[in-house]
Amino acid sequence: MAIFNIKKKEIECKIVYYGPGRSGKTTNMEYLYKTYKKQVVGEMVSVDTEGDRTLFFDFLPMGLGQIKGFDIRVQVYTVPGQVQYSSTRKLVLKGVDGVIFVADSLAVRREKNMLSLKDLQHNLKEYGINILKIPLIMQHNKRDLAEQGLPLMSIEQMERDLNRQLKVPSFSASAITGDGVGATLKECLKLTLLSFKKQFKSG
Ligand SMILES: Nc1nc2c(ncn2[C@@H]2O[C@H](COP(=O)(O)OP(=O)(O)OP(=O)(O)O)[C@@H](O)[C@H]2O)c(=O)[nH]1
Ligand SMILES: [Mg+2]
Repeated sequence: MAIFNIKKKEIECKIVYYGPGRSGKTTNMEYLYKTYKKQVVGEMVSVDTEGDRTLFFDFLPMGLGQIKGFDIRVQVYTVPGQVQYSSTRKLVLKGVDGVIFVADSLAVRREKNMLSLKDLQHNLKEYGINILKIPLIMQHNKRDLAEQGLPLMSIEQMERDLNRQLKVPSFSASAITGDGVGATLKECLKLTLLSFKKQFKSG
């Protein structure tokens, strides 16, 4: 849940990168860390890794400017994508305000993407959150691999698999080149802040 600190004029929110193992969640965060130096307000912390596999989570604190005089502070997390870490993923999702689902464009990862999205839906439900209601962005990652002649799914195929019912904004990206990485985060933040506004109005 977002924290509104009226005294300090701060809004703090939590955005989580979710998706199957090796889809590029940590690489997205590494790109943010090295590219948006002005917005990064601390160190990127990777808690427990084995090689490039996340075993617990990655964390990056960011400050994303001001809205109506309030400083927007964002805590960005990635989950461990490997199937067996579902309970850790649930833990990392606690208090989430916005989700970026990083899907792997490699054709061989099709099933893994769909299973991970189901897992997200399930873990959100455990916190009483409907996947159709939470600010959610779809990122079709690793588009750069097409140039290496690797078999990728078409965007249409990925949208059919993952976004037919959700109908959330989606971005093509390469976490390696950085293409679409900033745009994905910006859109997620936009939806997240918009949803706070709506909650305020209805509350
Ligand atoms: N070519 C290419 N490789 C990528 C891209 N994103 C990630 N990778 C590579 O894919 C591998 C896995 O990336 P990670 O960012 O560690 O994946 P992850 O989603 O954090 O994986 P887990 O921590 O196991 O959940 C690494 O070797 C990355 O360099 C991309 O957009 N293009
Ligand atoms: Mg990782």
